[in-house]
Amino acid sequence: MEYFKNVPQIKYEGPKSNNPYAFKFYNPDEIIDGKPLKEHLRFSVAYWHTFTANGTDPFGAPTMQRPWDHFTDPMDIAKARVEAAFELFEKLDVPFFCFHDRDIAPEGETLRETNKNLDTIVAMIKDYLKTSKTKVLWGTANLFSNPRFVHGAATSCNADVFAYAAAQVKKALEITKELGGQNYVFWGGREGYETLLNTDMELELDNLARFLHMAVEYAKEIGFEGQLLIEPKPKEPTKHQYDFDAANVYAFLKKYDLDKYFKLNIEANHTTLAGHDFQHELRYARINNMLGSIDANMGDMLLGWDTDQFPTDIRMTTLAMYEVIKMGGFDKGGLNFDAKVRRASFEPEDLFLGHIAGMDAFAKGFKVAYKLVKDGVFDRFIEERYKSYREGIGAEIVNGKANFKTLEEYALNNPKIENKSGKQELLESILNQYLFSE
Ligand code: XUL
Ligand code: CO
Repeated sequence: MEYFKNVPQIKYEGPKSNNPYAFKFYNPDEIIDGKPLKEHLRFSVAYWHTFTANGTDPFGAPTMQRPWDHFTDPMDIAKARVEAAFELFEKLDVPFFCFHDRDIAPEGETLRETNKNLDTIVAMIKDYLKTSKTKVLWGTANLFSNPRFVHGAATSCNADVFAYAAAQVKKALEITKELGGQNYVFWGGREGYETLLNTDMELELDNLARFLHMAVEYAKEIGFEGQLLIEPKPKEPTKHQYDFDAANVYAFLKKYDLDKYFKLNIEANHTTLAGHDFQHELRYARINNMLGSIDANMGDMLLGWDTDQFPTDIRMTTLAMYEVIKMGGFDKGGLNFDAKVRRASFEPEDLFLGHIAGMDAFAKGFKVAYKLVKDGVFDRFIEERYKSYREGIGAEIVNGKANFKTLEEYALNNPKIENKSGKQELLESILNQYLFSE
């Protein structure tokens, strides 16, 4: 059965096209730096937003019209979603998708029954994967929707919940491996607290580390070779989430000797919620060799929550791809559209239009960023700006030859300090030149 009858195969038609069902900037086979664009960008569809989101918000009922709406049995809905998913993947020609265990199959009465439901759907997906060009970028476990996670999962005050979460991640690692997932993500939506008045922060953090060590051990035991990723987010749904931002997660991983096993999955909207630029978090992760993958979306600067919009801001996508190119490109990671169409964009076709918008924005961003890197635009400024560290006293500081006494002597005999302009306005206008002339 065809689920999205009104949507044709999406092809590249170029920037002059008026066809809403065509790419304007994303030409998947265009070779840049010896590699097709699709391999640079590694786009992924998020199963949850695309196939399970229904448009509910805290004030209103579902709005989405979906081609599986006529089914009532949760397993029939799950199966129809898989069929529809592979149709959408093929029509978009998208190389990857990501899923939570609970997106693909409904929970049963017991954990055993839930796992049985999962096995049925995983077998069905595995069958599709035999012939589909679309593969799994990452899998994850939903440890936040069910009320049992009210106090957290690995950081719950209730050890029975810790055990349940462990069983769930064990199974999620197994199915991610079975489906050939290239990464596995930990996002701790309920791993945090509402008030310190009832919280043993030290035990909760120790337990989170214990949980992650067990996951590392089990992944090794079953031969899962994918990359393990932690996705920082400062808040929402929890008031304070322990994986607050990249620097916070890095410090946590270092403290508990976990840094060699994990990288970060940086999500645009989470970075702004943490009070950072998207580029700041990508830069911080990159310079610490921790940048694994990206959840590609966009927030609304006037709202204080995670709006998960499709990314359409080319300045943002350019600066993000700048960091990815500087890192040497993705290894196992990619650009996962952790993005949902707006509640009022309720027609099934909007799912395609959202992805086309995002794919075009990142393709354009990639091309501009590639040119910026190739031309060494910012590198030359930065090199010049820090040149005092390549000679004289600066070189001594960098080489470890200076100390407070030698520096005092230098300062005492150096009566005139000269600073130079940082040229921010010039650099911003050069960036605009690249954005609008490329
Ligand atoms: C929530 C979020 C999640 C993770 C996976 O803000 O980003 O969807 O990406 O659990
Ligand atoms: Co995300």
